Amino acid sequence: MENPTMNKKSIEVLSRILSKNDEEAIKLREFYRNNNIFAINLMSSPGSGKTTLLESIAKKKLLEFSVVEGDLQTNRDAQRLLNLGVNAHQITTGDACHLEALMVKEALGELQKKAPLKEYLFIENVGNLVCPASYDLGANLNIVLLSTPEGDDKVLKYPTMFLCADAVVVSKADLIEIFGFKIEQVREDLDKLKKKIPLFVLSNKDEASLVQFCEFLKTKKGENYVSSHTF
Ligand SMILES: Nc1nc2c(ncn2[C@@H]2O[C@H](COP(=O)(O)OP(=O)(O)O)[C@@H](O)[C@H]2O)c(=O)[nH]1
Ligand SMILES: [Mg+2]
Repeated sequence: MENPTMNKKSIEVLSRILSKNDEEAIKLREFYRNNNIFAINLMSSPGSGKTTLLESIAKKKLLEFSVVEGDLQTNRDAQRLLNLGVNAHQITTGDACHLEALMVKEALGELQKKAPLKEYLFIENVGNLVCPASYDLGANLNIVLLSTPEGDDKVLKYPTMFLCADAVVVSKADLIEIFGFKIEQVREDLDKLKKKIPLFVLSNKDEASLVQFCEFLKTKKGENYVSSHTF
C-alpha cells in the first residue's frame, strides 16, 4: 500500500540520509575493531532502566566502561555516571528521536579528550521503541530492554525494534508479580520473530542477574562478536 506522506523525492532523500549513516557506522565498526573496544547500543522506552543498569554495573565494578548518552535535552544521565567516576558524554539531540553514527563519532572524540576509552563502550540511545531501530551505530551488540511495568506484549507490537536485538533484557524483574508480567510471553514472541535470541531477566536489586548479564558481554567480547543485523 502506498504511503500518502512519502513521495518519490522524500524516499530518495531518506535513503540518502540512511546510507550516509550506514557509511559512518562502517567507520565506527572499524574504529571499535582497531581499538579493541566492544560497543553496546542500549535501546528501550524512556524509563525502562538503561541508566540504572549502567550505574549498577559501575557501582559493583562489574566492567570498566565509557558511556555515550543520548537524550533530547539535559545532561542528567551523563552526570549520573560522571558522579560514579565513569567517563561519560551526553549527546542532546534537540528533537531527534534517535542517535546517529556521526553523533556517536563526535561524542567519542569528546570522551577521548578526557581519558582513553575503556574496552567496553555503552551507547544509551534516545528512549523510544521505534526510531533507533533504523540507525546503525556500528555496535558489536544491539540490546533492547523491556521493563516489566511496560507490559509483556511489546515484542510483537514493536517488531522492528526487537528484530535489531542481539539480546533482550527484561528489566525491573523485582516488579514481575506486581505487574503480572509473563516472561514466557516475551520468549514466545521473540521466538516468532527470531529464534534463539538470548533473553536476560534483570533487576538492579539482584546482583547475580547483573553478573550474569556482564558475563554474557564478556563472552561476546571474547568471541569478537559483531552484530550481523542490517538496519
Ligand atoms: N524497581 C526497579 N526500579 C528500577 C530498576 N531499574 C531502574 N528502575 C527505576 O526506573 C526509573 C527509570 O530508570 P532509568 O535508569 O532512568 O531509565 P532509562 O530512561 O531507561 O535510563 C528510575 O526511577 C529507576 O530507579 C529495577 O531494576 N527495579
Ligand atoms: Mg537514561
